[in-house]
Amino acid sequence: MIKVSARPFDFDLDPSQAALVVIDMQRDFIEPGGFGDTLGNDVSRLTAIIPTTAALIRLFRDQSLPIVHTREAHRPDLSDCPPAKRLRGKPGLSIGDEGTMGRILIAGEPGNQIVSELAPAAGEIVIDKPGKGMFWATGLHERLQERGITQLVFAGVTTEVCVQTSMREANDRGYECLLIVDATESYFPEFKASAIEMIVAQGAIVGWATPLAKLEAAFEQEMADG
Ligand code: C5J
Repeated sequence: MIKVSARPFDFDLDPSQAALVVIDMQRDFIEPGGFGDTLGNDVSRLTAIIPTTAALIRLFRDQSLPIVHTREAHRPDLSDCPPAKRLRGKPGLSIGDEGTMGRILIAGEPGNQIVSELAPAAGEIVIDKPGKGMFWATGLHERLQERGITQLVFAGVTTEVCVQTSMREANDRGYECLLIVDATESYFPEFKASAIEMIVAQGAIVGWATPLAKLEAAFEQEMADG
C-alpha cells in the first residue's frame, strides 16, 4: 500500500488494484480551432495540462499499471445520441455537425482523436463513450472487474462535466477515486474549483484530490522503502 498525501485525507493506493483513467483529452475539446474553441472557450486552459497529464501517464507506464483512455464519441448515424443531448449547445453547432476538424464528437473524425502528446499505447484500454460518464453503455466496469481493479486515478477534461460524472459513476460502483488536480481542467476556473470541493467534501464523498507531485513523491518513497 502506498500512502498518498491528498485531500481530504491520505489516500491508500494499492498499485496491484489501481488503474489510471484519462478522460476525453480529444483534439476537439483541447486544440485551437476545434469544437471547444469555436464555442468561444479559452482552450489554452486545457492545453496547459497536457505536460502534467503526459507525466502522469509516464508514471503509470513506468510502473506497468493499467491505463484507460476515454473519448466522447457517437456513431456516425447518431443512433446513440438522444435529442436530449444532441439539441444542447450553442445554436447552429450540434453533435454530428461538420466542424473544423470533421463531424463534432463522431467516432473516427480527426477532432475526435486524443491529442498526439497523450496518444494511447498498445495494450491500453480505449473507450468510446456516448455519455458524460465512462460507464454508460461502454462495458468498462466488466473490463476493470476482470483485472481486479478497485481504485481509479483520474485525469482529463472537463473537471465538472465528464471527469466528475465518471468519478461519481465509479464511486457508485465501488471504486475508490483519486483526482489529480493539475491533470484536469475546465474552461471555467470556478467550475473546476467547485467540482474539486464537491468531490472531497464530507470526508471524500466522491473521492480524493491531490497534485501530481504528491503522487510521484509517494511512488518514490515506496521505491526508497523497497
Ligand atoms: C463536455 C467533457 N464538456 N468531456 N465533455 O461536454 O467534459
